[in-house]
Amino acid sequence: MTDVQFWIEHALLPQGWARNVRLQVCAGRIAAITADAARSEGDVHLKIGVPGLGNLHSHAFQRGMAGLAEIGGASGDSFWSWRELMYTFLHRLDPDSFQAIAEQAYMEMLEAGFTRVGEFHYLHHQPNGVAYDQPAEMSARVAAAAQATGLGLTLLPVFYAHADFGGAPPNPAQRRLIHDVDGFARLLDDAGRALAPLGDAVLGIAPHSLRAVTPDELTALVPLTRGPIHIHIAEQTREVDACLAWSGQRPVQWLYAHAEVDARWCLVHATHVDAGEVAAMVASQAVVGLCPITEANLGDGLFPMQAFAQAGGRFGVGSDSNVLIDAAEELRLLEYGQRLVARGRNVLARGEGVSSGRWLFDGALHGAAQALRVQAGLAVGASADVVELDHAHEAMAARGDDAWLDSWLFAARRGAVKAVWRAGRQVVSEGRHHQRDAIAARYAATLAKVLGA
Ligand code: NGQ
Ligand code: ZN
Repeated sequence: MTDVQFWIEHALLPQGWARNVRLQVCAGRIAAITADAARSEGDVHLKIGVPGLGNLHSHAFQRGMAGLAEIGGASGDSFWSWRELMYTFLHRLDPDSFQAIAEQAYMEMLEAGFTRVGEFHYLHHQPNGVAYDQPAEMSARVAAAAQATGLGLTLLPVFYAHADFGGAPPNPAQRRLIHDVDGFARLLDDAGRALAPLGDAVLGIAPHSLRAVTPDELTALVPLTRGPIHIHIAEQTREVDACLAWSGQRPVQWLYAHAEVDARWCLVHATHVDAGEVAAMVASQAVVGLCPITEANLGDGLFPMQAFAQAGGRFGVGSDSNVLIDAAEELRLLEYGQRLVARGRNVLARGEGVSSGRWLFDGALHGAAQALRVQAGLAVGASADVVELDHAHEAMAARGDDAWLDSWLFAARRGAVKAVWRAGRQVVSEGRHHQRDAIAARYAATLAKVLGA
């Protein structure tokens, strides 16, 4: 882990923008912060430095099918038919191809300004459904991809056991995903060991959804971790209807009635929620994990973000299906979805003079850090995850402070992220990951094999 000193002309600190900031980094973590400091010899000099953003929800392997599910069908294309294609793709992957795709996805995340990912990882077994000789083989491949690219990792091994509400048996396309609770507990132990070499990885759990987990299983899973707990919930109206038919309750309503949901939880999507569910989520201090690009791509619907934000709800963003990996675009689309519905502008940032870019960035920074169980921002004790915005990018011309964030999120094409340091180590320069050529070549060769087969 790296020791380094940064001198940042304009740094976004927890209390706001500061000038001429020296960040001292010890073993990858921020050891001291001094504003209005003089520059010294050997300092790494940045013009605009902001904290790296957490990406709280990813299925890395799905990057490999990005753009291949955009063809209409006679029966009407839906989330559920996309899922069939996704399962078909998943069945072609072996540990090497899985890792090569994950490395490509993680490299792109770093280039976009994400410095840690919450990997919601469920591809556990061989294509015939039998565990690998090392049951945590695929978890170890996620860890290897994080290590190869330098991305911070919060691994969320997924428990999956059923095809639908009421404990329906899994269908054959889901056989690579399946565990019983005891087998999952063993996987979790092994996965924890696989994370050790990363130094600052975090381990949590992810009951996949209320479709995939019975009430008894959910009750048995929660005590298996003291880390974060992530779950997909209420993403599609069909899922809400099926939950109502099964239990008489809506998914989020059911969850709050049957589990102690607190600040360790991340509710991914939570798209279809009523006012009572919004109030329960806010009161619990759980993070809602919004994935605006994927939710648009899959036709999920729009989360009632305005009501949730006004009540002080906590949120972060995730790249989920990785159909497009772009931190700025996730936040832009989150805001734009709400503007289109509200027929207004700057609908989330509250208060006279509050910048939308700053509001979105700060909110997503803190929510993702909470959901990924790390300290947020450029603060003493936090990982030295620093993103340099390109002062010379046209979109940044004649601007400063929050207007840089607004211009990055709303007005810049590619190239606004100039450089990225993760745990004090530089991994992106001039917008390119240091291993870009090798990783991209391996990715292309891998896909040619996987899709050509
Ligand atoms: C997933 N993805 O696990 O990859 C899911 C689809 C499901 C999203 N929900 C599968 N975006 O929910 O059953
Ligand atoms: Zn997901």
